[in-house]
Amino acid sequence: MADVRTITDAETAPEAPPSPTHVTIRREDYRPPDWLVPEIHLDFVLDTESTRVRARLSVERNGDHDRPLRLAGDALTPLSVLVDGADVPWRMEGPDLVIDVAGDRAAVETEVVIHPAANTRLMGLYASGGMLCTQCEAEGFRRITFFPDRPDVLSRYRVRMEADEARFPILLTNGNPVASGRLDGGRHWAEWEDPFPKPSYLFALVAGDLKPNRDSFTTMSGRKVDLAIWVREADLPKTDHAMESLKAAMAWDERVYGREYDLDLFNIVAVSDFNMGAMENKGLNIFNSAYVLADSNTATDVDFDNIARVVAHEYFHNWSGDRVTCRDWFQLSLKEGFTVFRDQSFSADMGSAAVKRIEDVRSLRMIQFPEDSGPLAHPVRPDSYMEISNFYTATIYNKGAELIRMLHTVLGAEKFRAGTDLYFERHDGEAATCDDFVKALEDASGVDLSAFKIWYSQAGTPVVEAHVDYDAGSGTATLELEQRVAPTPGQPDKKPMPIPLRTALIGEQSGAEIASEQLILLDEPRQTVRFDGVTEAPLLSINRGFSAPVIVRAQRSPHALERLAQSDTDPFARYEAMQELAMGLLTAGARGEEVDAEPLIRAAGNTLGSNALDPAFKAEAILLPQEAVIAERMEVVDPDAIHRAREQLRTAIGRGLSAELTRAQAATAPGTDHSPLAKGTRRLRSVALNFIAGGDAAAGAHLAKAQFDTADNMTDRQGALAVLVSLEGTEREDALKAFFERFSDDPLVVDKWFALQASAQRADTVEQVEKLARHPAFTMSNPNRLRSLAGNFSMNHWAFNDASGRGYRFLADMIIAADKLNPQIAARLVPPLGRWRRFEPVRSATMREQLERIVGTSDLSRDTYEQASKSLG
Ligand code: 0A1
Ligand code: ZN
Repeated sequence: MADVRTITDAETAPEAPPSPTHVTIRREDYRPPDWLVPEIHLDFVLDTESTRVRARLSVERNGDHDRPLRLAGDALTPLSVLVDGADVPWRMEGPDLVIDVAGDRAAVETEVVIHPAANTRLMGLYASGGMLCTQCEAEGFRRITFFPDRPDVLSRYRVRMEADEARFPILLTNGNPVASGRLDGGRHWAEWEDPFPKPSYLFALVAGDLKPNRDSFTTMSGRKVDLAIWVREADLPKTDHAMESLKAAMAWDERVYGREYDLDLFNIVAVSDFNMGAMENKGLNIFNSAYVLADSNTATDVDFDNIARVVAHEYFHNWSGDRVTCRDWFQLSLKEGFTVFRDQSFSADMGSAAVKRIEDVRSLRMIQFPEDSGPLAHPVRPDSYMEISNFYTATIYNKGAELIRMLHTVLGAEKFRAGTDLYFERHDGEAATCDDFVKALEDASGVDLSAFKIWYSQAGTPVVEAHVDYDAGSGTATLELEQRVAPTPGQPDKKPMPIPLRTALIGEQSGAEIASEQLILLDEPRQTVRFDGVTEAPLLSINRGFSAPVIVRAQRSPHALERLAQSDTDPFARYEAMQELAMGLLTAGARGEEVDAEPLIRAAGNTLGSNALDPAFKAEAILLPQEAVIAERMEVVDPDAIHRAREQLRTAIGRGLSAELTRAQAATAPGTDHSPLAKGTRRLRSVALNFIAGGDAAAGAHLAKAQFDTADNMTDRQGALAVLVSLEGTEREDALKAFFERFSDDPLVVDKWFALQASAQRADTVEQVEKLARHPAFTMSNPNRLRSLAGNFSMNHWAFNDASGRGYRFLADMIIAADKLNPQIAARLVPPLGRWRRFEPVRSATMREQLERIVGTSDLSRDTYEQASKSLG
């Protein structure tokens, strides 16, 4: 690298103006990049306070134009700019560096100094627990160096890192190490090369005092890959599950998608300050420590499952994301929807597929459906954004995965696989679009999928009305189907969508499948399907396996639902019948109607008593729909009435099935056993405990305290505490105190302590949460801690929507304060306030007031401004 000016020249360099705000970026404005950067050399002189970054870009004009070279920056000040070794004129346009380059090729060198310790946004290069690490997706690379920071500019990277050896003994970046050495003054350096061209958002660097858990994996073609999970030394014993998950994911991707890993090295690093779950940087995945560290004493079964899921997700991105990346950020679901579908399938194969499907649908309904029916609704492939960080949503990820799942359902496993093979082959090393993906599936399968593309462009959850008429005389059943999609922001008129519905008929008497399952494609506003040879009164089993992400309204009687809950041949449909049965009672109860809980109690009793069902399924099936999900069904949401209705039903089940529940609660499994059966036993245990406490608070408190005290694992302990926090009495206080004292040194467990109290079903939860925000262990600068308190509280439907409006004010205070430190995290807390249209006038007005207060805050980030202003509508 040519000589450049020194750091002390900073004073003489022009000041970088602030970033532009509130500009809308549109998909239709996409234009290929003016300049390409086939190669980049980066040279870091690393330190916590100040890090010097020199970059040498080989740039190439792309196409016939005379536009200048524009390099994106974010809060960067150029200390030196050289083109082919010479000083040239350059200018700052907003945060960007603009250079008129005369020829078609040049070597452009820049130098900047950045300040990792002061980087509270955790985007770009930042400090966490004494180490240095990066986060570049989506637009963090421009906070490290000037660069055309967009996913369709792919470059080969060579990176040199230099640092103090005692404080930063480990230096990692993407690809493979090629050279290293020692320098005077206790410093050392390492140089790495990544052979695979990649977009800047996949760049990563880590420097710190880390220790590896090492292992290896031999790929299907016999290549040995060195694996390492890097953590603080004290955390090493908690990395085995992540390592096992990684190896399982590598084997699964070979077996199911024919995808082999491509570098000699695969590194994972755990950091405690991280905005999201994890990041798929090529060859160097960086993880939120919550998705790496686990042992049975500090992590729940859900944590264990999440680690396996996220490790697999990031690993799978090596193909669906890294080898084939996105052309622009509107195509985000190309990599995310597909990769979520891949990780869901992986988790299904590792445990119970039925339970996994139920869990995924539960979270889709809890998070994505409200998004799709609210002011922030957007298509899986959005048309515009202000801040792309706001689009890492349940719609892009989870509805995107449902879209891919529908394509898989329609094509069948074999043709789908032929399609993905073609996609990977055709677009390897490229930046592709969602259309490219569908085209590859079409070309490989010969099936026209064009009608399905509307799922990428049209927002909103379709509602399907379904009704069966039976004519015993002719033995025919007629299924009437009708679909509609409610308007969403910017899309007032909706078109019909292709909805694949796996459907069967179950005999009311026999409980057998009297019309075997078929795949009905509902693609008209209305459709009729006839079933012949129907020999007894049929019950409708529709959207089996949740084959389409839609809301089905099939007017089925409690009796029919009870029967289906017992005998439907599809496990998901059985679960669904239980949920529908409960939902009918809950919505009626919330409207103040008298309800008869007997059919549900009988169905839950049958489920609990079944020898054919595993405990994990039983737990899912008897769980009542969450209050937020019930709210989705109400014309005007009355949180108190919903809460009351749900509590009444919980009490009725707790009392009606006390013997069965007590038996389920008494069943234990050794804490270190993570088999599906052991996990299911524990899950059912805590679900049962919750019902028992609903039926008899004193007995529940007693049992919960005993479960808490004798627990040999975090699942039982947390399950007990989750029940205790909602009760009164000394058991609650004693358990909370004991939990905190025992685990105060473990930040991930302290997060649970905050989360449990923020989720408590109590009249004073708002006050408790306000108090917890002043607890010495609370900090806003750690995203996990902020989410554990404010995030969980905002999802606690009854407490957050407290009639006083205190919950709304608390959340707005948190958002405004967090925005100054970390806009991305602040903005992610906004959506619950956007539900104001659904509530009665007083709550509605308070929510609006709080959104207005947020929008009116001076120096608000683009992130939070976009979410709050769109939420106001
Ligand atoms: N691509 C990652 C998610 C991710 C996105 C943005 C981030 O910036 C803070 C971090 C991670 C994934 O899907 O796992
Ligand atoms: Zn992802």
